[in-house]
Amino acid sequence: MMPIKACSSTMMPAVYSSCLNRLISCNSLQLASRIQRSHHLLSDGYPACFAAQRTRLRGSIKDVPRTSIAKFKRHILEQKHYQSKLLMFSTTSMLLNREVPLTSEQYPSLKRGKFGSVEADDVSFFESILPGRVVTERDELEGANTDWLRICRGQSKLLLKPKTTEEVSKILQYCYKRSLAVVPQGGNTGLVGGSVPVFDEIVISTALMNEIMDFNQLSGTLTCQAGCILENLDQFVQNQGYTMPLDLGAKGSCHIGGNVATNAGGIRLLRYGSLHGNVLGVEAVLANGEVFNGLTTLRKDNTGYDLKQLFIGSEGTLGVITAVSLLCPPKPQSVNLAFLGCKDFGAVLDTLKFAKTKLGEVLSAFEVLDHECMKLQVTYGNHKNPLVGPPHGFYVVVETSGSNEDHDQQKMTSFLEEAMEKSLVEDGTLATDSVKFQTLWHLREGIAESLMRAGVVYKYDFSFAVEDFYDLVEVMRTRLRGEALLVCGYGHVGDGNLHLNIVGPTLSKEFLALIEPFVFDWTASKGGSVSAEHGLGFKKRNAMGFSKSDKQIEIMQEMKRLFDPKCILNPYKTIPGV
Ligand code: FAD
Ligand code: 2HG
Ligand code: ZN
Repeated sequence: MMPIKACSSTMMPAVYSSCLNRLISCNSLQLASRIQRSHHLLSDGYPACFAAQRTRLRGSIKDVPRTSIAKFKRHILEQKHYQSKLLMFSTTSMLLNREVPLTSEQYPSLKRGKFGSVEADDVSFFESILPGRVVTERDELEGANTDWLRICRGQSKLLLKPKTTEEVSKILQYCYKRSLAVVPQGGNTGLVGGSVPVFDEIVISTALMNEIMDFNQLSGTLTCQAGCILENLDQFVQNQGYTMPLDLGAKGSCHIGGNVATNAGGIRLLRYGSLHGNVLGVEAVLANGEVFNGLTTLRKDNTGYDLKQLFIGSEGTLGVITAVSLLCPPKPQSVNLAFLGCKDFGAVLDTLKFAKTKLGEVLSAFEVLDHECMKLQVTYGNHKNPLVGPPHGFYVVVETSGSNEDHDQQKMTSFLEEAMEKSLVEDGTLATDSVKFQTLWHLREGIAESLMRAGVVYKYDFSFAVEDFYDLVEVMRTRLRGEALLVCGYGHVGDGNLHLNIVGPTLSKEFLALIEPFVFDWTASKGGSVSAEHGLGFKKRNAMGFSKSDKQIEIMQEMKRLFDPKCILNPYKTIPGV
């Protein structure tokens, strides 16, 4: 990979965009987004991402009793850290650039639906309504055909980039008449193979639908097009004194339409709840091109069924979401972040209970990673363990967000002191100021990226009663001893949402058979969900029955047929048997 070098402002755009594309193609979302955000700061031969990072991190950490702060401070302030991180991507990119087998070849028994095939006349029609925004070049199509995990690869020959709802409507009207299948695509950060074609479906990208349409200062309601990048929206509303109700590791690339289509969870769900509560309105184009206009910003509206809810989590199977309105909570005035080490999972649960009691209304995130995740981050994420001394069994990230700095800090400090006195926590480090905690947060949020550098990732996203959260990780570690390169567990423990990740040496049906259906059966036996937040997409759709009854699946199939009688919207995804 080309190293990012000092560059003058005149040559900046080309270098910037080439670096950015490479980082995005290497899956380094956070680093790419950091550079994207700060490229305007590039100056005097010093890469903006380093300069901005250095400034942001300075003075962000304060001591708490028994912490390893000095070492940690040195670690996060060193810009070298980011340089070596960039270098790491050159080795990694070899791993990440491996050929992804075609999905149709991996699943030879899956037959293409009876859809039309794209002809020259179709391309001409799309050119007439989207001049210059019809992509048929191989290179750009390759990105749109391949999923983030580099496991699914379709063979689409056409990528369309509408800018308006009307254009999406014209596209779908035409596709419906011609029975051409389509895949709606946002940032293509989905983790279940839902955002890429299986065969030759046309990709409808929301990349150019990125306008903020309205923001109400009084109510905090934001209305925007579906292709706005989550992180850009967060920056926009932060400037208005608000914050987005969701936050996730892919924020620098994922689109708000994709977030709504997947009902994305993330690290703020514990505090602000799911998108089913925070989305106030949805505009979507239906399979036949008709526009569903539900773009209200009303808090209360009980006039019949709440139809917009159907699009939240529908993963592109019921319509193409073109715009949304959301309720943004006020931006917290004070944010505290603690990174803690716990001996075992029992201690994590006790700490969670204690955090709920002691931190109450200001608790905004409670995330966990196990010791295998920490080892992974040290080896592949170029992190250092912020807690020196003997390793811990588990690491916990606790965040508070509130409105009174003294009060919130005092709460956090006394929570930590008491947690240590009670031996719930073995060691800890505390940082304050919401903007400045990226390193600690990246240790948690960057795990998905680091896993990609360790081998082929078999990814699972379960929810359980919180006391059962970690059991399956141990079960799988025993089951796959000598077979897997790594079995690790982390996630949104405050929401009972476990991310079980198994790294294998290759993409192999035999290896997969050691994992599935065992993990789904196990989850069903605990009354858990086989997809807590990532959705079902292509890879998990046949597992729906482990979490839903036959009757529930039948109703979903009927709804799919009602909305999309020809099944042209994201076929082979989410709903089994249609
Ligand atoms: P895409 O990946 O492009 O699409 C996802 C699905 O939505 C597809 O089925 C697609 O067809 C459909 N879709 C996209 N746009 C539209 C539209 N406008 N209309 C209709 N359908 C559409 N997810 C979480 O829930 N929580 C997390 O904490 C989290 N962290 C992540 C961290 C990393 C590093 C990565 C890579 C992913 C993470 N994800 C997480 C998964 C992913 O980012 C989310 O699912 C995200 O919401 C997808 O948004 P996207 O714009 O990339 O959608
Ligand atoms: C997260 O919470 C994402 O970091 C990704 O949902 C989870 O990689 C995963 O399994
Ligand atoms: Zn998650």
